[in-house]
Amino acid sequence: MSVRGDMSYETILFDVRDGIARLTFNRPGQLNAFTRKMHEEVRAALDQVQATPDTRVLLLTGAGRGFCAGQDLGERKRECDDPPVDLGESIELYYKPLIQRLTKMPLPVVCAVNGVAAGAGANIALACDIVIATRSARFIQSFVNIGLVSDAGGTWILPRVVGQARALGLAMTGGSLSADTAMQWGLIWRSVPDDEFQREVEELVTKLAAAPALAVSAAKRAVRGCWATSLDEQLDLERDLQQKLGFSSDYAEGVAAFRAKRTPQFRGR
Ligand code: T3D
Repeated sequence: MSVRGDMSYETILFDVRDGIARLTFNRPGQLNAFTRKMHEEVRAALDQVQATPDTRVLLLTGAGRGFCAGQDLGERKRECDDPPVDLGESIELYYKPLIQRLTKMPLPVVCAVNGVAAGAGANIALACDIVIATRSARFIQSFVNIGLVSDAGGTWILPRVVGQARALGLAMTGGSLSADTAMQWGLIWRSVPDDEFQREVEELVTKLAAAPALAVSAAKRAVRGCWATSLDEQLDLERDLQQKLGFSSDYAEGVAAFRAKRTPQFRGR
């Protein structure tokens, strides 16, 4: 089945096919930096994802040699009389809801980091559920290089995942982290050789599109929610999720397929 977005976009490419929604940041001349227009188009595409039944996975990636260089600094240049832009407003209206949406939407969000990911671009990638990067990609908390602080969730995710020492090193120096090191530090799922990247990404999203959607969604909810719960609360949540999944058709199909030694056909129910 091929469902194309019925809206036309200027700054992104968007397509839903065979249960896979593909959203490509498409401002390669600016390393896919975010303008207001791009935020609005990404938001509209995510609305489409959530309104398209049977979408099983969302893939984010970038066109050209970069993934995303964060905020477009062309939108922030000022003539001498211009008042400063209120960056808090920009974050409240655009970056914060985007991170909240990516982390909370029930379907899995895969980020294919095809090149440099800087500023909010790095932290948008790190907010995705599974991050796969080309070996030549770099992750840069470049905010400090222009006099800002890491945003888009960077100061939350980095210390939790890589520890305070590395989080502070990254956020205070604005230094570049290779994809291999990001993988070794547990920031991303995989770093793969550039010539295997596209094939690996396709295999991953195809696998997720065929996976039992309710179980995948439950895994996302449980793992993402664990930071705010005690072990006892988490054990209760696992019980409740498992109880629900135990009544699902996909579980019945999974067990039947295992016993019949055949590939299961999951329907997300
Ligand atoms: O403002 C708010 O709303 C608050 C929220 C802020 C969130 C943020 O993301 S703040 C951080 C903003 N981003 C940056 O500071 C990153 C700036 N870019 C870079 O540091 C470097 O470009 C990279 C390290 C990402 C890549 O370096 P390199 O050498 O591979 O490429 P380049 O030559 O610097 O960039 C290529 C082109 O992309 C270049 O254009 P040109 O000269 O060929 O016409 C460059 O200007 C453009 N570009 C890169 N980043 C941005 C950009 N254009 C606009 N905005 C950018 N962020």
